[in-house]
Amino acid sequence: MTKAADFFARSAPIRYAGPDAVEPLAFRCYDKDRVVLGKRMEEHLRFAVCYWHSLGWPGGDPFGGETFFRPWMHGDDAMALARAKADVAFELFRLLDVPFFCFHDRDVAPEGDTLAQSTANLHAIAELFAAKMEQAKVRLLWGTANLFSHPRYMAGAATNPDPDVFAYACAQVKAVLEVTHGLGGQNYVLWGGREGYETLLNTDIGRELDQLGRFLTLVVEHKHRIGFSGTILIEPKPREPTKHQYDFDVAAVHGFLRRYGLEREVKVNIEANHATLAGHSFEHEIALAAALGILGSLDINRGDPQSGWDTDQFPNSVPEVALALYHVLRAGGLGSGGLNFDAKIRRQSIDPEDLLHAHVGAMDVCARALLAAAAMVEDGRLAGEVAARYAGWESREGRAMLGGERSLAEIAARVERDAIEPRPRSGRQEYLENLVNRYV
Ligand code: XLS
Ligand code: NI
Ligand code: NI
Repeated sequence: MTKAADFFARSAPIRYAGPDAVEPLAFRCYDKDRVVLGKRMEEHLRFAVCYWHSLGWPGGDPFGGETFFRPWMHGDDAMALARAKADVAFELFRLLDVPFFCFHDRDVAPEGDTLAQSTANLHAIAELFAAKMEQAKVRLLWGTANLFSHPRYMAGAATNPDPDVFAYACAQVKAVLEVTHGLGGQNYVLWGGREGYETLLNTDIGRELDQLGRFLTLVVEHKHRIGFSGTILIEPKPREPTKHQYDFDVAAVHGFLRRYGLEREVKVNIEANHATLAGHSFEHEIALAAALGILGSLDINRGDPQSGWDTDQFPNSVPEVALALYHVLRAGGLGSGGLNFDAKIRRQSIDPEDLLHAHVGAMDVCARALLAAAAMVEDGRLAGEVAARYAGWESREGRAMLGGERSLAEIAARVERDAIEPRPRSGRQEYLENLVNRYV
């Protein structure tokens, strides 16, 4: 296999060159040290490269196989290939100058014949990562366990009818959580792709939810036992691969967390394309999570408006990302979270350089969106309009009703006594849409 340094056919990291840059591979807006609302762009955006799509995906689709033929995907020695892949991964991080990356256990190290062997493989690669991270100053945004690819998980991991599969998933998550902790990971993600069902004819929903609740509780307990201070995140998605998934959307996850007493322990990792699959906008999911106190991190990508599945494309719409980031800023930022590019290049994008164009373009889109969102926050008119719309609730009676100091009968008596007749007011949607368009 060729040396990692040769894969991308360039060695200079991609630099900020301003809006008039002529070279195709340059940042035109993302200037990591530029201060926006008191913080550097890099600290606001906390970009992460995702290992599975950028290094692990061979370019297949349901109608045809591999198109990329990456050198680290072919050979007999699986561990040697994993090391070669890691070399290219860190070369990609260096060229993009990103602060973070994310991985599943099985993206970075091959599965062995036994769980012990798989875990040993993972530890060997983690050691390599630790050395590379030290040198490159790249950090781990989150780690996660792949509990969906292997046939043992075809009927779910925690929600499997077979308790041995539940146990196996526990063992796998324990290993990845500990590796994530060892690498200084800032979060740990659980995406339940197969935690759902294909047909109700063979499924006991109540029992499966209890299994999932128990599983999550065990993970949270272990996090505290090992002293992992990162955030545990659930990533909602309504369907795909299963027909129905229990972590459908932010609202469903919040209800689930409340039911199992985990709402102070677990937050959400919201993915744009999962929000749209659930029939929501990305900003809806972000604003709701913020309102419920469980906003954790973002998987930043986009779907295709004409395809009803998870196409996982790189984000390219400034207005859409600006509204998402506006709600992130309003919520006070993402804390330990960040923007993970859970996005893949298209099947025909077979040149290594396509990976660079994808990330550079998306980082610039996010940077432009950040500037627009920051301007919206600074201007304050949008928030002012919302505050004015609810101002009546600041009145004495408004507060008393909301504070539980009035019974239904008392409220009714006041309406009759004062002959209250509410006056309809405009929602001013078009004015607000025009206001937003001034910034994007
Ligand atoms: C798949 C999910 C997955 C998670 C991590 O749709 O987005 O990639 O982010 O398991
Ligand atoms: Ni996805
Ligand atoms: Ni994701």
